[in-house]
Amino acid sequence: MRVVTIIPTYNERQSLPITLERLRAAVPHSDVLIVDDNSPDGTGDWADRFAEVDPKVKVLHRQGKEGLGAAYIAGFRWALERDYDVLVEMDADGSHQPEQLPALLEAATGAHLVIGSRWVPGGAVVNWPFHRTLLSRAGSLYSRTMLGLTVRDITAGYRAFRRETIEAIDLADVDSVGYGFQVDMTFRVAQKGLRIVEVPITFVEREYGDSKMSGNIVLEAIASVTRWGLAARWSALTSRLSGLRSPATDA
Ligand SMILES: Nc1nc2c(ncn2[C@@H]2O[C@H](COP(=O)(O)OP(=O)(O)OP(=O)(O)O)[C@@H](O)[C@H]2O)c(=O)[nH]1
Ligand SMILES: [Mg+2]
Repeated sequence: MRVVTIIPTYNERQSLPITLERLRAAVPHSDVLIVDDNSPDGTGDWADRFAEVDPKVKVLHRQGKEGLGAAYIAGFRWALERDYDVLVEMDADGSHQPEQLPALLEAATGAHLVIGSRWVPGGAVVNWPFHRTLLSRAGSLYSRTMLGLTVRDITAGYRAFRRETIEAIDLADVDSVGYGFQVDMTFRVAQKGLRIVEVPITFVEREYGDSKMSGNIVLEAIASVTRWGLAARWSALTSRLSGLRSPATDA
């Protein structure tokens, strides 16, 4: 199984070295693609120097900060041009523990999408204030209900996609930025009828650097989920109505 772990970075100069070292030790067979959006703190330059001495590590430089979703899509395209079987998403900030990646990869042998989940039995979050837990759980509950999904942790960003799963999705059509990107991808995979499995993880809040998530990103996600949910209901309703209007031909 050829694996590439994609790590988007924006100003992660303190966290990336620790994450990368842990990842290379925990899953040495995985290639690593760092997708840096021209971080002002020099994360991209540091990554280049690391890549010079470690042939398993590659760096994709983008011109400026365009959001997590755009960085992942660029990473997916890069990976699809090469012969990887599994594409992993991992944050640079230490929240996604590289030591738990083998469990995700094992599950990926029997699923199209594996989600490292905080909100299934055995999952946990370390060092989160109550309001973050509430926001995340409420966000997942709202998305699950609106979109008719069974996934418990829809906004989770620690994931393993089988190549076929990404190939089945029209990446040009995905334009969500933050949490919305993860929900968007989950919904698209589910709509294709592909198999999604959640594996419990322990998510650890970042120790260094600043979060890039903002109120705007949360609002974007809520608005998108509402739009997708209503659109799905509308199309289900209109197809049911047109079924009622046209008499069955095989009765
Ligand atoms: N290339 C790129 N990476 C980004 C961008 N925004 C966020 N990231 C990276 O995406 C990962 C997740 O971003 P975070 O800011 O940690 O978001 P989060 O984990 O939801 O929020 P916290 O829990 O507060 O850390 C980190 O590795 C970031 O460096 C971006 O615009 N471009
Ligand atoms: Mg984070």
